[in-house]
Amino acid sequence: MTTLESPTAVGSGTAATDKFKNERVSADTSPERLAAIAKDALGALHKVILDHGVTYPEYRVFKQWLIDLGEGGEWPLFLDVFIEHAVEEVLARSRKGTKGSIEGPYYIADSPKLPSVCTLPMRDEDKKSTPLIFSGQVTDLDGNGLGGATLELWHADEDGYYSGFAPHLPDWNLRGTIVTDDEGRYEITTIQPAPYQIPTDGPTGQFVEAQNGHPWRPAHLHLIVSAPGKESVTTQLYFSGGEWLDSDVASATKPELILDPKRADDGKNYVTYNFTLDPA
Ligand code: MBD
Ligand code: FE
Repeated sequence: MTTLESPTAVGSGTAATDKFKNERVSADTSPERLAAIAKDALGALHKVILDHGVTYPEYRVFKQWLIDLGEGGEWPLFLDVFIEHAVEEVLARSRKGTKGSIEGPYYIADSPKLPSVCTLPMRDEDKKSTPLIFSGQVTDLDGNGLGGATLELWHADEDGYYSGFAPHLPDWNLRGTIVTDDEGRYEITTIQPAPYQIPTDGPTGQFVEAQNGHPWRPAHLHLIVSAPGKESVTTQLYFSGGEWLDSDVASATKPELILDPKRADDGKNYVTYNFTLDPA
């Protein structure tokens, strides 16, 4: 670790909120379905209040905490850490291909296009970390290679920072959109990411502490794999033996998503992982 300070909750939270506000969001939820979900969501909260005998002072502290969460720009962080995994679980019910995982707050669309054999953009400092050579193939459910598929890849550096959300990093550092070759293959050179600590100095950090939890996610790579006529998969890959694998604060690990890179004589880590896409 360097002596850099951790990203503050307000800094990374505001950046994540600003990015999300620029996304167009919509859902084709029927009024009946919306009414049913809203009713049950409130009912679930009422049940907690009644079951625990929540008092007026506690209610007011909760209200203040929610206001702070919003003012600190932490809604994307809080939601993606504590809620998104349940939505992903619903999506997973209807998918057969590679297991998905949560997107989290730090995806940025339209990262620079890179050829099937490539190195992610990185700083000289990043080159001091262990190189990771990640290769494989994108196929359909029958194993046919998907040429021209894309892997959008983004991950934290060795200090746990994401470009676009930490002012000291150049745009698109450790991010790229890799286009597969005619057989759907790729070989990407990057570095081993570090575990990620969610900011502890804001309302999300208070919430973690209140639950006697820890603020860590295991080291991970984020990916969105897409191909024409196929359903995209948003997922994450983790590292065998890594810290926090069994207690991810965001509950987003799956046994099928754990890589076991092998260190070669050249000092680099090598691993293969293939992606299988469902039909659209
Ligand atoms: C991350 O890097 C992340 O992946 C999630 C889900 C939440 C916070 C930070
Ligand atoms: Fe992440």
